[in-house]
Order: sequence, then structure tokens, then C-alpha cells
Amino acid sequence: MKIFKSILIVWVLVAVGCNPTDPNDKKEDNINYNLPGWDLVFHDEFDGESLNLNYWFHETGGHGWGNNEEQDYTDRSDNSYLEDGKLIIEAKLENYQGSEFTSARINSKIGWKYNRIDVKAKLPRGVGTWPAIWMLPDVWNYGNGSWPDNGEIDIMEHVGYDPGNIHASIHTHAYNHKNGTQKTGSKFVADAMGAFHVYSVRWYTDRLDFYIDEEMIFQYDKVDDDWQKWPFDKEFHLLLNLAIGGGWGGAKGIDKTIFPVKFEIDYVRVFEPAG
Ligand SMILES: [Ca+2]
Repeated sequence: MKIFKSILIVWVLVAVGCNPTDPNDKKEDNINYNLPGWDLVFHDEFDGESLNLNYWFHETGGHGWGNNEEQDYTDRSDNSYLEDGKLIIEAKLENYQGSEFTSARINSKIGWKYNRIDVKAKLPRGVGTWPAIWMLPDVWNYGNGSWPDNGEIDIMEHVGYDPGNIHASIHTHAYNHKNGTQKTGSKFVADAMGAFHVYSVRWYTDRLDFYIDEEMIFQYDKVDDDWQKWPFDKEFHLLLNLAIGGGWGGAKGIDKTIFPVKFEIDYVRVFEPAG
């Protein structure tokens, strides 16, 4: 009984002494967030025990997601979990709800605009994989009320049959992949599947700049106020997903020997211009 009381007291002290609201901040003291010209407004270092559902939610289902993708996205811990300070999105070969593969697609609950987003990630390897770090609008008020009229910002896309070629793109009513007119920049990153790199967008009122490890790989300029070319004047939220197959990712088939495969995200950090 005495031991029990001591443990209870220690537990109470620990509980009172810690701020329990954000377990993801426990390694914060070791990180240098100072970036000239930018103020940190949101970050998730993925250091907790499980994904912080105050920040993120899963989209689930296996309907192809507009790209004839072959995975079923689930919210199970089999397909997304935190490990060693990283968010792991793991695609598996398994029969599930009529699909042959499972994976995960995670959205931020928070939207931003005119900001900088840095995502440090290591990509999966293998033919048929299609990981993405990208953004969609919170409000769909232009044109058709849907895609592509309301815009898409692709910070990083990679397809496994073309290893190392990283793409950053925008889609709008005027420029999109349905008619082959999307605007894209690319860079070859030989070890994108073996090492972590920082994929970044810096979104200004008059342009979007895309970076890999501080090197700009693509710039898209606003030429006028026409929403058909520049719907990027409202808040967008972040998506992190690993598709399997699909119109682009599956163009050279799917190598079923690669599974399970992991898309690893070390952190997401969002900044606003300083001052
Ligand atoms: Ca981390």
C-alpha cells in the first residue's frame, strides 16, 4: 500500500509538472527553428506515441481517388503510425475491402496561405509507388466548385518506376494534368529513397517557389488576378499520402515483391513571413 501511494504521488507530480497538451513537443529544445525571415507558426515533429488527431485526419476508402489508384486508404495503425520520431505511411500487399493493397492518406486539419511549408521525408522504393506531399484548398468556391478550378499545389511527387526524379507542380483551371498543361519543375535526387530531404514550398502573394534542400526547382508566377490561373489566394491544407498504382504511379505496373514499403516523414514545419 505504501509503495502504491508513492507511485501515485509520483504519477500526480509528473502529471501536474508536464503540459499534457502536446506530446509531440518533447524534443523541441534540441531543434533550431531559426530561419531568417520566417516565423514558425505550426510544426509536428512526430515524436509522440501516436498521430496527433488535433492536427491531422485520415481519408479512407478504395475508390481510386480520381486517378484509378489501386490501394484502399485506411486509418489503421497497420498503414500509418509514429516510430522513432517519424510518421510512417506503410503500403501493404493484402486483400482488404476488395482492394489488393492498403496504404494511408493523411490531411492537416489546419489550412494556411502565403506561407512556407517544409516537409522532411524519405521516399519509398519500387515500381508502382506514388508518394506525394501536396495541398488542396479548404474552400471550393471557384468555377466548377471542384478540381482543378480551385487549384492544387504539389510540393513533392515521385513515381517509383522513375526513381529519383522529384516533381513539383501546380494545377489550375487553365493549367492541369487532364489536358496536359500543368506547370511542373523537376530535379533528380539520386538518394531520395535512401535519405531524408527537405521538400518545401514558399507561397507569396505573387508566386509559388518550390525547393528541395534549399535549392529552388520550380517557380510559378501570378500574372494577373484571373482565378483560372491563380486560385492560390485562399487557405490550403496539407496532404501526405502513398498511392499504389494509378494513372501515373502505375503506368509501368506494380512490382508486388516490394511490399511492405514505407514513406517516412520526419517533420512538417509551417512558417509565415517574419514581422
Ligand atoms: Ca521527427
